[in-house]
Amino acid sequence: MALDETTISQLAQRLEKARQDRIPVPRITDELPDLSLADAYHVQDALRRIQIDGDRSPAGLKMGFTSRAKMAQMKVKDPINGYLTESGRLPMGGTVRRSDFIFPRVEAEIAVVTSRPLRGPGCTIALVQASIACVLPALELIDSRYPNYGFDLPSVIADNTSAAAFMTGENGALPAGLDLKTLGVVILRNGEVAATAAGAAVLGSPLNSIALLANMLAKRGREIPAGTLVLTGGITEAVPINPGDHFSFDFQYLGSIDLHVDN
Ligand code: OOG
Ligand code: MG
Repeated sequence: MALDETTISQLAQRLEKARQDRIPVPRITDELPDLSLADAYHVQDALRRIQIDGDRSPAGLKMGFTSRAKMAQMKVKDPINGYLTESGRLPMGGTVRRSDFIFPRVEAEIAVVTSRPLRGPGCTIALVQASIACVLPALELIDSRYPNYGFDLPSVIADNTSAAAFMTGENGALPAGLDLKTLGVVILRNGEVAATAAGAAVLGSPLNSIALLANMLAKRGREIPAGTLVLTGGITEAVPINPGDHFSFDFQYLGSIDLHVDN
């Protein structure tokens, strides 16, 4: 049964309070085991409205669970989408405080800025390819507002796909005709390799993630507007962060982005 507006808004308020207070709240599906994916996206929309009416302006869109590594790590098997806010944007080489989050983890992502609107259904890799303004190296810092980072698909969709912060690097010069499938990425934590992968880990190609996003949004009557920053999803599994950590995300051709972690 579809949820009423009051319940949707209460669930969103609860998640926003959890984020602000950094105190996890029970998984929504503990209380509402039949929460549908459609209603989970309604809760995410309500959360977005609360945050945008507050101090958080929109910064782009994100896909999640687009790589096998992420799906296996979180025991889910379907891609999801959420939104980014400007208040979560980290400057290149910036520092985050561990204490600003609940269970922070970082993941390497390939990001794209679109040059034209992308609309499903039927959006294809070829259409995405023709609609890219630039490709950027990125990291996403994810955090769950649920106890012990435990969730299922509807709960994590409602919680804006664990979005917390992100960083993008500079627009690197990619060799003409480069296929993003073969773009290599290495995550170094305190100088040691923590994870490695290539673009193909993301649904065969990060461009496929964007096509899927357009097709998923079409089901809700939406599109990816021109000029949208899209994070295509973690390429490797997410890595927990601890005070004192120094991360370097090294992208073939695109350069490195660094993150420091404070107390
Ligand atoms: C959900 C967010 C997934 C990604 O890149 O796969 C995501 C989570 O793992 O908490 O952002
Ligand atoms: Mg992500």
